[in-house]
Amino acid sequence: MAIQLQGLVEELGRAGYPCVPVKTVSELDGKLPGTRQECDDTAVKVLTATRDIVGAVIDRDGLPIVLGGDHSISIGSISGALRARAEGLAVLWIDAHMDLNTPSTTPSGNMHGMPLAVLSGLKAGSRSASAGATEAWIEAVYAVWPRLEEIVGPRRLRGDRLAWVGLREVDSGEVENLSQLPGALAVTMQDIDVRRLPDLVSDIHHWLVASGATDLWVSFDVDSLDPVFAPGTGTAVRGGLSYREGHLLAELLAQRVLDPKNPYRLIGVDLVEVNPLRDRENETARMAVEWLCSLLGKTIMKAEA
Ligand SMILES: [Mn+2]
Repeated sequence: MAIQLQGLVEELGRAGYPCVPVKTVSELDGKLPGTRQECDDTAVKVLTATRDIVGAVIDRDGLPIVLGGDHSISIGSISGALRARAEGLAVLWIDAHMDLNTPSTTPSGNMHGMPLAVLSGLKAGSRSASAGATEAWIEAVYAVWPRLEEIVGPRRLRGDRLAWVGLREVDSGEVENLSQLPGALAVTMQDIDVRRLPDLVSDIHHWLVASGATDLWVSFDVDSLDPVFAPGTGTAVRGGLSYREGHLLAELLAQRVLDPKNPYRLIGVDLVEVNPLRDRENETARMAVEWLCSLLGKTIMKAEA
């Protein structure tokens, strides 16, 4: 809602993308959950609905834009894209975190740290004590994991079709999990410092072409940006993308995906982890809207349609 209040629908319309708001989470499941069990039940319902809506929008040649909220929403959105475009789907995960934990590696027990693990078919693993999570929390994670696997279904994301940009807080278990995904491409903040974004986006492009990708899902976590520019998020980490780097990344990606000769196109976008309760004068929600407009082709010198 915070993102929509910053004029998302109006700005997309001005950029040439007439936009139909589909559903809010409370419309998908009216009740506010209390216990972990209720939260997980709500999550499973909302993720299943998100998967089906995203699949239907892609089938109608629409461009689904999924707003969050918790990054676990991508379990639903990308499952929908996998159902519609499994053969050629690639995912670009722009985030400070890998979100590649399984129940056996998660330090927190939070579902928002696991979407890429379940989407790429990693196994839950055997039960072990986790430093940061309580026993009950870990038990809940093992209980919900098979339900998440069921949402994703038999089609899984390929390792050589998965890239990250902006990483700076990665758990050791996630590094181990990454070794199960040969061909995946992880671009850290250090890579960005040393090699700069134009070269790195060019690398990502050639990697996508080499993998035979035809469709690109972009999952943008606002915590990829430095908390100076995006304070309104749950797990802020210092040392992120600047405001201009964030936009440059979107603009460089737009140059590729909007080129009709490009072999892969943009199939959908997540815009997630905006937390208005932590925001400062809605600047993070505003940034999310501006970022999406850049990804969809808004440039400094282009006249409005
Ligand atoms: Mn994330």
